[in-house]
Amino acid sequence: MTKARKLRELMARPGPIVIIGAHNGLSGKIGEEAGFEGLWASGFEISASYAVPDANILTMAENLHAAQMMNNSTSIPVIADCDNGYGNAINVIRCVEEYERAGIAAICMEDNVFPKRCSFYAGVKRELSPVEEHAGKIRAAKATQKNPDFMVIARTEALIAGWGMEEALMRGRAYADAGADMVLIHSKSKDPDEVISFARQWDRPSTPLVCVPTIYKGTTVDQLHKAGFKLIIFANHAIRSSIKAMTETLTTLKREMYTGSVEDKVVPLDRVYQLVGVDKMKTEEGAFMPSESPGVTAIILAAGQSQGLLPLTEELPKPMLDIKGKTILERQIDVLNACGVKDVAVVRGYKKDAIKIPNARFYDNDEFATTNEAFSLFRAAKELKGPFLFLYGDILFERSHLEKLLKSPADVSIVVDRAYGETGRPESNRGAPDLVTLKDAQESGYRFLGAEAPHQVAKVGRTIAPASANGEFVGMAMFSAKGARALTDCYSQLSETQKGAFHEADSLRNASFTDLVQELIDRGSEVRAIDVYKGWLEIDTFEDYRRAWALIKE
Ligand code: SPV
Ligand code: MG
Repeated sequence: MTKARKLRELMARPGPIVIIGAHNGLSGKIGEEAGFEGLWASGFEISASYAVPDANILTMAENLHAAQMMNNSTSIPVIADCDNGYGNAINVIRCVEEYERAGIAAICMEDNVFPKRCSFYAGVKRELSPVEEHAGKIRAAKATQKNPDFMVIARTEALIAGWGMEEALMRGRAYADAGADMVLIHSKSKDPDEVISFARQWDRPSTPLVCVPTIYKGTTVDQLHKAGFKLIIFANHAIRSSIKAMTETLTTLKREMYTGSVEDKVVPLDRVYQLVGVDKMKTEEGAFMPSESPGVTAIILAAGQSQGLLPLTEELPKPMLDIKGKTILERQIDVLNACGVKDVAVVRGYKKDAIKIPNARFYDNDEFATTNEAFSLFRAAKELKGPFLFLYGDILFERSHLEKLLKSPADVSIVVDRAYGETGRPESNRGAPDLVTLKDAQESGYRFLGAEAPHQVAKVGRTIAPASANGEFVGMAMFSAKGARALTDCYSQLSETQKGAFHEADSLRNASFTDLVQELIDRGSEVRAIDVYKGWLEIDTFEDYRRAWALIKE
């Protein structure tokens, strides 16, 4: 349906139509969001947005461009204020052609001479064009329009110019008789008596009346409608409110000299993203652009409090520990980004305010002291709706491990260090490692070779006897969309039904990530082991931390 048709339908409906002034796509969009049924492409607002007077300073093309912006950003009809039609009847013809072509529903033309002066500017020279001339412009406009639904509103400035009620009525009638679809009677009186008197004497009932209650601001839409007005225009409140807001914010900023000083005066960035359609853009990027990213979200667990590194972790969570100028978390994100994973979510808990990284989404486990990894992971439940990578926040790993994991076609994959047992990792005061047994492991003692067929995980956890283990879980896992669904279904069911001990934990709240993986295996999910051979480090103790400093090159 064309916007012109939409406007016709609004006109046919009983009751008043209230439209809101705008000056660009954004103000138009906010006007639609606020619930207005149409927009007024206000010459006053558009001129002000260029910081020039409303006096035919802007060209038709500039005004049209602004009207187009608001038309394109909204689904409601736009009525364009075309001043005096930008010249004589010949100019009007081009004006109608261009506005109609742009999808504008209606135009409004006033009987000011060219160049016009805003109706409210005091002490400026004001002149009206002869009534025959303006009636001729209305006829020209009506003769030019192609779509019969397109509307032409004729406006008289007779009351503004001080030419009196009789002149105003005479002009209104002449314009209605020339074919105007509506007549706008403008007034700068502080009370509505003038326009109400005009409406009372109006004798062209098939030509509805329009008014702009800017100066008679105490009068309600209801009163104006009862007095006989069909279309009411709130003409300039978008730009006036933005001037007030901008002035307050910018003067405060200049005085305070830090951006936090105006947080309460500005919308969050997300509100801007929503208005400009960033989500839509993301969807379109996914649909139409070759993907550089593997399309997974990385979820990093950084909620826990570590005992092994006190007092280093007195003020900092472990992932924020610095190793040669970069934190563990930054190093993880560098590797993720290098592999094309740009979408990162971090679950915080202990000392959450110390976790600062750009371009990540944050989730909080404020119960970190009495819960464990499974609980933390599901604080980011929103992120578990598609394929995701899971990472402990305290591990460093080679890029090749991540690349290997990202290539896994399995629904659930965990990275397993098959060098476990061979190399004798420093065991002093570190917690029991997460060990893994495989379903189809080779004979123990047989040196692992990367090219063999993939293994399925049989068991994962801390209580596996070291002698029977085939490897160590590195703290990296990946779930396909299907794997993610199996995990979230499993967890939501457990949250309802699970009482008491859960695998190696005394409760679901205290369950580790490996307890969840074991549960998936027990329920029949296949969990693939992605074999690696060393090339990673968990920072759990001072020895680990020192080793990291020694191993990492500047
Ligand atoms: C406008 O908004 O540009 C108008 C209405 O024409 S008024 O400013 O009241 O004249
Ligand atoms: Mg105007």
